[in-house]
Amino acid sequence: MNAPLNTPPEPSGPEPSGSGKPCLTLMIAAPRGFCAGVDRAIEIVERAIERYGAPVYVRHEIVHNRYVVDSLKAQGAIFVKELDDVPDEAPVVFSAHGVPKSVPAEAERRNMLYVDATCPLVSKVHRQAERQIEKGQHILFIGHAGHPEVIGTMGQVPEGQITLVETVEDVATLELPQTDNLSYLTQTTLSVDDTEEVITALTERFPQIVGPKAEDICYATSNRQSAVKIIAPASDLVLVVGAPNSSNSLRLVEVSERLGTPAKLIQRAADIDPAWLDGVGTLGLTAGASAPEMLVREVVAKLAEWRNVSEETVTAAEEKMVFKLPRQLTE
Ligand code: 0CM
Ligand code: SF4
Repeated sequence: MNAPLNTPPEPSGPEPSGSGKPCLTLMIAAPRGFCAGVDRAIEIVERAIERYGAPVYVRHEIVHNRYVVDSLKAQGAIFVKELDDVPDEAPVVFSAHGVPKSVPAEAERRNMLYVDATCPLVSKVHRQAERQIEKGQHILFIGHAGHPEVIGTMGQVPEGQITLVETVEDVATLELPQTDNLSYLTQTTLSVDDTEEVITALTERFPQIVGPKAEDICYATSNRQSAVKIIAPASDLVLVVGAPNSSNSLRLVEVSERLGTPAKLIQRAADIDPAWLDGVGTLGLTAGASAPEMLVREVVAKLAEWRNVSEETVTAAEEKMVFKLPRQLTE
């Protein structure tokens, strides 16, 4: 397992009372941080380096976190944008967000050794897309344009048979090749509430549309949003540890703001401006699914330099999900 990436250092104890610092109640969300898909993706890169030797190429950031990427670079990973940037003879890992069908097809054409670290919950959406196309359906895919997962999922089906829907407003202006046989799917890391609104709008405009039995938003995304829904109303400010290109982390900022609590996305403790704490008695803290716990502890330690911190964990759900590694790395 990737213990060095996700093992917290010893927590620093609270400041002795009478330290002269103002008090700060820290409400820490649970679950937060790494999900099963991220754990698996990082372990895939580490095992690939062990098995094949460095360097192992990784197409796209394995997960959207600079600290994780830098740690893996130090172990021998080389991160690239496209398969074209990988020599034929080098092993390559595809990121947790998934890839269009054209990517493994190209790797096979070039006889490359590749390992697919696509999260199994993203792969499940890929299979749903294939099945919907087999049934002759036109797919409306709810997601954010340009995100690698959206590019990967839309690239599972022939061009022209899937249309991206980003917002409720998009629904009214959709122009489709046919409307008799429609289905929808979603990106895994969306806002639960926004997605419900888009699905309602789609169902109102196209009552015949069909979708998956359970929504495609993954358990980790929805649990982290549920936890923010508990801590935000009790906090004066919420800090979200995560990267600006991390969809699930950005959604946590939005959830808090929609509940009326300002929120800041930070990548590291050094991003915190101490002025943000002016007038803040209770601070909420969470982390996106790609942010290591070590970075959360770094934030707590930084806050303890300025405030007399008392920590409280608020648990919205227990998570026990573990995903198997690809067989090529375990046999
Ligand atoms: O999809 P998102 O931008 O949230 O990716 P991430 O790397 O931040 O989180 C884990 C995942 C996936 C798929
Ligand atoms: Fe998988 Fe969800 Fe984690 Fe993405 S956020 S890697 S879909 S479990």
